[in-house]
Order: sequence, then C-alpha cells, then structure tokens
Amino acid sequence: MLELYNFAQSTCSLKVRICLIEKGLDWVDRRLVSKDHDHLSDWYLKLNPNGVVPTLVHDGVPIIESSVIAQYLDDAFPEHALTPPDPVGRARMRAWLAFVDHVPTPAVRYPSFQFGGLRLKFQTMTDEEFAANARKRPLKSSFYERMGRDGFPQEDVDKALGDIRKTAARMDGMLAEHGGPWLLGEQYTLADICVAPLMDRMEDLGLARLWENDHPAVADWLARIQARPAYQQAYYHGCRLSELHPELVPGRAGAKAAAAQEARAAV
Ligand SMILES: N[C@@H](CCC(=O)N[C@@H](CS)C(=O)NCC(=O)O)C(=O)O
Repeated sequence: MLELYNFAQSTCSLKVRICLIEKGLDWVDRRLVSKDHDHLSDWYLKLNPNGVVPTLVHDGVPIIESSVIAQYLDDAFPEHALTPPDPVGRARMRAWLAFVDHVPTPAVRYPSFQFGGLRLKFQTMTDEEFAANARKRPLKSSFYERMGRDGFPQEDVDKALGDIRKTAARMDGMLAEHGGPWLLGEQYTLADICVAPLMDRMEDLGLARLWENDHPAVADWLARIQARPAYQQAYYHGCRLSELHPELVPGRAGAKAAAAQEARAAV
C-alpha cells in the first residue's frame, strides 16, 4: 500500500502527486492541514523528523524528501518510466534534480510567503505567538524568524527572484540542447516533474514575467506540462495560492503586492 502525507498546496507534495498519477499507481491521499500544524504533531514527526511534507509510506516504510520519493517510486515501480534508460541521461537528470533542490526550491519560498497569504496570517499574531510558532519548526525556525511578522527584507526577495531567473535560463538551455519538447528531450521525466510545481507557483503569484520575455520556450514548456491530464488531476481546485487566497487576486495572487514592493524598492 502507498500512502502520501501531503498538503494540497505544497509544491514538494505536488511533485510526488504528479509522479503517482503519471505512473498510474493506486495510493491513499493522507491530506494534512498546514494551518492546523498536523505536520508538527508527535505522530507525524516519527514518520518525518524534519516536520515537512511530503512523506510517502510504502507498506509501512516511510520515505522522505520529495526528489528522493519521486526517484524511489520510479525504482520501485518501473512501468511508465520517468527516468532515462541510459547512464548519461540518468546522471543528467540527477544533476538537474540536485540543482532544483538547491536553487529554485528554497527561492520559491520567499515570494510564496511574502506575497502568497502566509504573511497575512502572521500579521495577526503577537510577537510572542509568532516566536513560539517559528520555534516549533524542526528545520525552518531560522527561515520564519528571518521573515518575521512583516515579511522578508527586500534583498532576500531580490536574491530569490534572481535564482528563479537563473533557473529559467538553465531550462531554456536544456530545451535548446536536447531539442524538447521536454527538458531532457523526447522523454518526459522527473526532470520536468520536479521543477514544474515551482514554476507553476511563480506563475500563480503573477511572476511569469521572470521568464516570459527572455525565455518564451520555458513558457511553452510550462503550458505543455500543465496540459497533461495527470498534472491537472494533481492540481485539484484549492492547490494554487490564488484559489486559497482569492483576496490577494485580481489576476494572480500576489501580483499587486509584488508590483507594490518593486515600486517601493525603485524609489
Ligand atoms: N526538502 C524537502 C522540503 C519539504 C518542504 O519544505 N515542504 C514544505 C511544503 S512545500 C513544508 O512542509 N513546510 C512546512 C513548514 O513550513 O512548516 C522535500 O523536498 O521534501
């Protein structure tokens, strides 16, 4: 039996949901609620001591780290392979997954928290409540403390948006080198699946302009992956921040807030 502990809106959870659905596997959706701190409860920390989602439990064995889970699923269930068959292709894919884990994954957290609704929640807390909330996170206390109740310093947001631009430039290069339609060429692989929810989140926050003009091939790639039936099934209603926080719309969540912050920085 496959069980996935996940949040609806989490980009790391979405990576794994897309894999499970693309591979046609039967799985149980153990949906946790982040605002209820399900992922910080004692029973969950026994499955995932990092206090984050997702966690896959396969026949009682917990597997953590979304990129590791995606590769585990492809190893354990080789049908509908999402990994290149040759060693060079596999090495390229793994190098890209390492880049995705180190560069865009942390970068996306800054605009997500800053413009995506979480800040609104923290602004209603007292300093003491906020500090206690931050301390509860096994791996993320310093990230929450840096954000504080008023959001990140502008330099952190700028660095994060720069890292998203770098990611889009790398993707453009991969599409050109391998001839598309996917990042490693003809085969749709984990290289595509592991970065897609991050770019989708940026688009949802009104930040697709980070690549739309300079790298139109990346915009086309995103539209192509969003059109896949498995992708659409993974993104049921309520997975995008613009659906969870319609008060931050019009257009896309955060577009207004991001523009206002940029305008402040330009003054
Ligand atoms: N490296 C981990 C990161 C997981 C992660 O950061 N998950 C976020 C949701 S995308 C989370 O659980 N955040 C909980 C929190 O901020 O307390 C992975 O890829 O699984």
